[in-house]
Amino acid sequence: MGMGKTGIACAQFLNQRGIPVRIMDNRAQPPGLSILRNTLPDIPYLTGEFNANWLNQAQEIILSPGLALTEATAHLTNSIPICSEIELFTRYANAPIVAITGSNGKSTVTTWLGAMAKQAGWQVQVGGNLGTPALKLLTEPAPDLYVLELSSFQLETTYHLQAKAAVILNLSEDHMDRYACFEDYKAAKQRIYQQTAIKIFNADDAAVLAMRSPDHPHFTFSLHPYQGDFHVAMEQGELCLYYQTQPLLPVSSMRLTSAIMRANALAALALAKAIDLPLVPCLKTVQEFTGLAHRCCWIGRKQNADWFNDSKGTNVGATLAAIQGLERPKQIILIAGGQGKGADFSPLRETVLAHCRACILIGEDAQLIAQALTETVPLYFETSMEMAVHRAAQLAGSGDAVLLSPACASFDMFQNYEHRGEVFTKLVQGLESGEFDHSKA
Ligand code: UMA
Ligand code: ADP
Repeated sequence: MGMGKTGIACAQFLNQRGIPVRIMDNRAQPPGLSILRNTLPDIPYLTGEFNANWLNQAQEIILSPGLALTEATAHLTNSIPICSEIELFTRYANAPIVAITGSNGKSTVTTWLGAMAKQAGWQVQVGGNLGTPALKLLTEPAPDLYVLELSSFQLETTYHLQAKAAVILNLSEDHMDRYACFEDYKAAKQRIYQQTAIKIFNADDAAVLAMRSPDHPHFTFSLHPYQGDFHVAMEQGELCLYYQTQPLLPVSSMRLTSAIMRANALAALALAKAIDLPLVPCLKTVQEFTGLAHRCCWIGRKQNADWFNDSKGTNVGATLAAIQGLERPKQIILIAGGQGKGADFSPLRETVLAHCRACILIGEDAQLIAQALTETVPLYFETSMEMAVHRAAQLAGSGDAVLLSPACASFDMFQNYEHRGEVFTKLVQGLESGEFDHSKA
């Protein structure tokens, strides 16, 4: 079920193995349709609806992550097993798996750990929710390691992951349009620890730490001195990453030094330790990693202000981290809004009050954010990113930071978060080159 990246990868994988497959999507024009027609012309497919007969005749249903379990069960009169593409992957994976989830930081830690393994000379395949479906990572010969970013959607119908090491980086509200409550979202995430050999816990996140059972092999990480196996503490007047009592490296030697990046580095190091990656190449990678695009990236200084693209800030937790991470009390002009996914925006209130000078709101759920921010800072409503950037340019003064961190999905105005970030970046770059049309004020 589903004809996006996942569904197509499943169809191709099963077809290659001679396993009969049918594929359907309830969208009229699903994104994978032309690939299906071109690469798998003989596979029966349906679009525009789900077919109950096909579903009830299946030996097994593989559900794409964008579809909730009820979208399948609603059509079933027979008892048909339902699983994720990740479950299918676990049946064929022939190397140790590291699994990474959390509300924020998954892609960063997945990529960082993959880079560590490469630096150590290991053959490593990196993917999952990051973008490349896990089935596409199954290569001959087998690699030394799979590093998978997993979403709560993928974990819901994954039963036999058996990761060598797994982590939930942190937990804050996301996808509340899919889950009845935060507990359901948390329960989906918690499935990552099932049958995991060594579990990694964020000691600073009470909801994650509560999942630890002291007898099961594990490592913890914390941004507070000596609060986790991997932690941050002072060594001869310098802030350092530590493993237990051993200083590893000074934070100042890292390219990415913000608090969230320190936490992500500690998580990656804990995972590396759990799978016995050698320390020296890991530390080199901690120092050299420059991060991923659209995550709190500095675009440049325009109109005497610093402009940052955090388009991947698609939930409240990420936006809070971005605002706090800039460390510019009352000097941030925040551009936020889009599709709120049923989120409660009220946790933004206090941080916006302390750090922001103004908020510029765009997209479908601008009014919902505004309700949460009443009587905090001046709010401006704009109908396009162009107008939002223009408004920010008018408001920005010396020493200010303009931050795009929407706390929302982008699909109401853009193709995806990358598109949103690219549009923003281009507009900001246009400010200096004079391409910007000031008559649109
Ligand atoms: N959809 C339908 N009808 C269908 C099938 C899907 O309307 O029959 C809709 C879904 O509700 C969703 C969209 O189509 O809005 C895409 O769903 P999909 O399951 O077909 O998505 P894929 O193209 O297979 O991409 C998925 C992940 N997408 C989702 O979980 C929504 C990708 O994560 C992932 O990179 C890819 O598999 C490879 O593993 C994206 C994502 O947004 C980046 N993930 C969420 C997040 O990170 O917050 C969880
Ligand atoms: P994910 O894959 O979980 O969405 P990313 O690494 O893509 O995570 O980062 C998404 C957003 O979350 C970005 O805005 C980034 O700045 C922020 N972020 C990254 N790591 C953390 C963290 N450890 N805690 C809070 N926010 C984070």
